Amino acid sequence: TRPKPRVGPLSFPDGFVWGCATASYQIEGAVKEDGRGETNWDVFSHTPGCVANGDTGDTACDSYHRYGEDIALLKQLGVKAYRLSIAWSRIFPEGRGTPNAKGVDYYNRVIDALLAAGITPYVTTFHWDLPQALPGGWQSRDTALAFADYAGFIAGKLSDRVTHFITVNELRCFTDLGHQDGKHAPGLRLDARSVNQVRHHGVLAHGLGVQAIRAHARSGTQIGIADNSNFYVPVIETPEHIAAAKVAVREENAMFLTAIMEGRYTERYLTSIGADAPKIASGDMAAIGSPLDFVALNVYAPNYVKASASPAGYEVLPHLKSSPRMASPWLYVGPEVAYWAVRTVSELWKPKALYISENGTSADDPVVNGHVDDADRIMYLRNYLTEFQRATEEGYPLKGYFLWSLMDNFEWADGYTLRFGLHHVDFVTQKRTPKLSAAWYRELIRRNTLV
Ligand code: PNW
Repeated sequence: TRPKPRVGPLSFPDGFVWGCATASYQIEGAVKEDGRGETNWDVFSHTPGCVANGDTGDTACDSYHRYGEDIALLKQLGVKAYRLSIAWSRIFPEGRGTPNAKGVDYYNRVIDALLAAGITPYVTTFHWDLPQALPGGWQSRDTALAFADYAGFIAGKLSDRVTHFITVNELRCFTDLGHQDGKHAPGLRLDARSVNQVRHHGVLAHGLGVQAIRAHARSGTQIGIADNSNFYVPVIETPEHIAAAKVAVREENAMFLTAIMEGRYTERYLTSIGADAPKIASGDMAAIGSPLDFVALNVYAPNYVKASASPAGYEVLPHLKSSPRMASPWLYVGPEVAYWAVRTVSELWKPKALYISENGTSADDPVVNGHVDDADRIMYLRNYLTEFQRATEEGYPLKGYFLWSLMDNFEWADGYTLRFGLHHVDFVTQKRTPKLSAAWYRELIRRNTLV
């Protein structure tokens, strides 16, 4: 069945949740304040050669002190929701043990200020800043157990006011980028078996986290995950290529989202890793497959796929030298991925609700006479949002969209060299300046229609 041709204004459903996203280590700074414990990213960013320019998150956007100002920016945008993450090591400086009341107080203040501004907090319990004191980090199964204890604790503290919890952010990034490619903390290049074990601990942490949050939160609390699965666009929109894209989403994410949605690893994945399979304890897969209230997707670069006669049934097409990109080398532009991410995940697993937990772009942001006219970012957002709108129009259960990011911040291994914000941050003075894209986003939210 072909979708109806689109005519008229590109409107979003009533009540669509418009938001912005950030993460603790990328914005907070204040890394030694109020009893915060050291994290893997503190160690990594202070290791020479790991982050561009030797940049660190020591100060970042200083949001630990300036959160009131940042919430005022959210209010000016007119967003209904804000996705923030909690720094585990502010709550448990050693990763486990005695909670640090000052850390809890900080997030209480932020959440109360958001609610007072009429903004709904969506809380991510892990966005990559892992307490350094946990022996072995994600190579150790105990880290997954410690995560669940912490997530349950924080749900107990916050769920009187926080209705939406996201367990972990982007499994592939904190497992593979950190332990296989060495590009993120802890900067390791492990063998395949060890990487598969780290991946297993990642999905296990998520699953045990869901159970712990469920056990400690008020009833009715919505629990989900934010994952940047590899998403696939059928290179031609015909039934055979569409089918190939669905198989590709399922198999290429077999160790992550597929395991979570199905509570098992696919046969093809287990066959492909053979003797490098992780140790799986009894009960792990059931925990990993714990039912979710929503699935949230971080959607950036596209992958194109075509049907093929190979045993897999699909072939992933390589990016080409001519493929358009934004400022981050990995950020290929392919707006159709926005539609296909929502559609393929919906058709494969029928989630009750979907959110886009991140979408946005790095871009050159020249400051001219105090203005940042970021036409590239507006172009990118308009194109991706046109495709998300198509998904809502066709009835897929997309409930909201969080733009990455509220403001320029510590962009991991790229330090402060790449900017993703709707607000420009001067990292010397900490002055925030709305870019033209902020005005564009405000207008979209006001009309609930693409402009
Ligand atoms: C996401 N890739 O990271 C993260 O969730 C954010 O913290 C980050 O700032 C944002 O996207 C922009 O990078 C990604 O290589 C990092 O495909 C790398 C990739 C994707 C997402």
